[in-house]
Amino acid sequence: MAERTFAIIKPDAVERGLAGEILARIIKAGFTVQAMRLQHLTRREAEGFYAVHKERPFFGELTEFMSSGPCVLLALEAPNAIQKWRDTMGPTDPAKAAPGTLRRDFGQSIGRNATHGSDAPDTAAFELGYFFRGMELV
Ligand code: FUP
Repeated sequence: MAERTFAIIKPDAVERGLAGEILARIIKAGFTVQAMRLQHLTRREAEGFYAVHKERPFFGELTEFMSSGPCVLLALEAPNAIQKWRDTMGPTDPAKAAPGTLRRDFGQSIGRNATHGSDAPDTAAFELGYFFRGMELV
């Protein structure tokens, strides 16, 4: 059964001209792009998105980076989309990611790691709803 997940092509990847290549990988991997938008997040919008991390030491750096330039926001659909997208990205730290994963191939550091993906059904629901209106997700 098809599932939806929320993905971001982060400012580091957009700035380096990698959005097209990452989108091509997304399509090749078998995802359907259900909604997509280029958006430069405000600091406050980034803080709201990452609110679960607000007590973590990297919160300031993370939200500053995520609001430093435009992102590509995506709703992706596929069977088992949440896990499939996590596997396509690889782990948070590009240095620990396998060759062929997006974070290994395009990430530069644990912070500047090219892409985001929801990690569970409840976070996917929150994140999709944070950025997309119901009408965009029918
Ligand atoms: P992930 O779900 O793989 O995006 O990873 P986390 O939810 O653990 O972290 C969210 C974001 O915080 C990461 F994408 C990058 C950033 N981060 C750091 O900058 N430093 C860390 O030590 C951990 C995460």
